[in-house]
Amino acid sequence: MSARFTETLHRSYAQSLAVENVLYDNNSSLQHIQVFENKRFGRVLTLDGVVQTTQGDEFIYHEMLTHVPILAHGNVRNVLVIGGGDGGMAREVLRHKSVEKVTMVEIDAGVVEFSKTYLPSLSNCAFDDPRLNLVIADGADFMATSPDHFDVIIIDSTDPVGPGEVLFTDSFYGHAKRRLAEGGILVTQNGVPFMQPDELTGTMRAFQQLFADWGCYIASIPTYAGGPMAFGWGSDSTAAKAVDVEVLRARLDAAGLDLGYYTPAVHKAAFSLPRYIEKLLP
Ligand code: AG3
Repeated sequence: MSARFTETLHRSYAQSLAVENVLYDNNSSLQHIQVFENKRFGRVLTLDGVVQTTQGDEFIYHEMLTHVPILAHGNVRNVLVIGGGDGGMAREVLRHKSVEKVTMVEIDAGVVEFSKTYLPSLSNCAFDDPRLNLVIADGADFMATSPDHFDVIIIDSTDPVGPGEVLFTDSFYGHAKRRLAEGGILVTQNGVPFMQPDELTGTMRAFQQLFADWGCYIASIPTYAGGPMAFGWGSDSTAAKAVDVEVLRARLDAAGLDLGYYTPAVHKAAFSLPRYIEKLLP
């Protein structure tokens, strides 16, 4: 049998991917980084044994964490990405010509460097865009101390184990809220609710305390196995989530984006939650 990678994220369930070819297998100062080739998904990036992104399905995740808040807001200039060292999130944000500045705070310089070499299609030259300000720092410290305000803040985290754990705490969310400009929106990677129900409940409890408008939306990403993934949504403006589909269509047309997953109808539908997910919300 050919070599396989078996993910070590969940106790009762694991996905396994055939490994055609290992391109990178090393420890950075913070985590174990692997990149391998799989016939169905292309290059696969794993951190500490957990799939972070694949060439094949990354578009779903990155489009839904960028275009949903950006097009809902309608006038986004200044964006903060926490994590996202592979550059996929920055790439997708920078496709909006209206965006003047993206600050990306990644804790692990190792991830940025090897992604440029082994996963160039992820960042697609985003690291060379003069609008990108790359900061290698702890996202939680940055959030607590930055004086800036952002129209959209995207938390592109790992799962809440290891270096990513602080990005799921109430105090981190509190600091993030203070970094939002008026009408700003915070979106978060919140795990696969069927597999990680407590993660969503925890974040939603915090958001309920913090935001006038809070909730989550969903998308199915094949390598985040176990059903749809949830994305947290927090804002003090209720207008953004209520925006209607025609307005989204006009904004998408004006932005001139050719996308693989996002459509205005998908955007609106993503906020309709299956009952088992709704029940996880406070
Ligand atoms: N962030 C990875 C989330 C991994 C979640 N996995 C899971 N719950 N099955 C993605 C980094 C890509 N920019």
